[in-house]
Amino acid sequence: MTIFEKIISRQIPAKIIWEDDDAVAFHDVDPQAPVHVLIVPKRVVPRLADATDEDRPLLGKLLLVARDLAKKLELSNGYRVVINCGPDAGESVPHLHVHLLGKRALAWPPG
Ligand code: DGP
Repeated sequence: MTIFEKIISRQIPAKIIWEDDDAVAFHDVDPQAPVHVLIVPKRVVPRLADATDEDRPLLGKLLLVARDLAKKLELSNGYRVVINCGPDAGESVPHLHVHLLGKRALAWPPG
């Protein structure tokens, strides 16, 4: 069971800010920006590389949830949406998730 499955099943606490039948969003425990939210599908897809064509609606939904939460969290000056996939990207939890970061200027290119 991934740490995110434990959050989804309420076995461990998290600051959940949004949830529906398909996904949940909560504040990252190690925020890299004043706003750092993770949007996590309830069905486990380990990482983007493992997604299938069946996951197309789910993947689209995760981005639209990021859009909606950015509005709700008043990220009116911009925000970044990140998916880390695999070791070179620094993926640390093998349960697909979208990072939503904002409320500060973010450098580019990323480290
Ligand atoms: P990634 O490196 O893309 O796999 O991002 C995993 C993120 O998950 C990382 O930013 C820290 C966050 N994280 C790990 N464990 C927990 C936890 O128990 N609670 C919360 N809220 N976030 C966690």
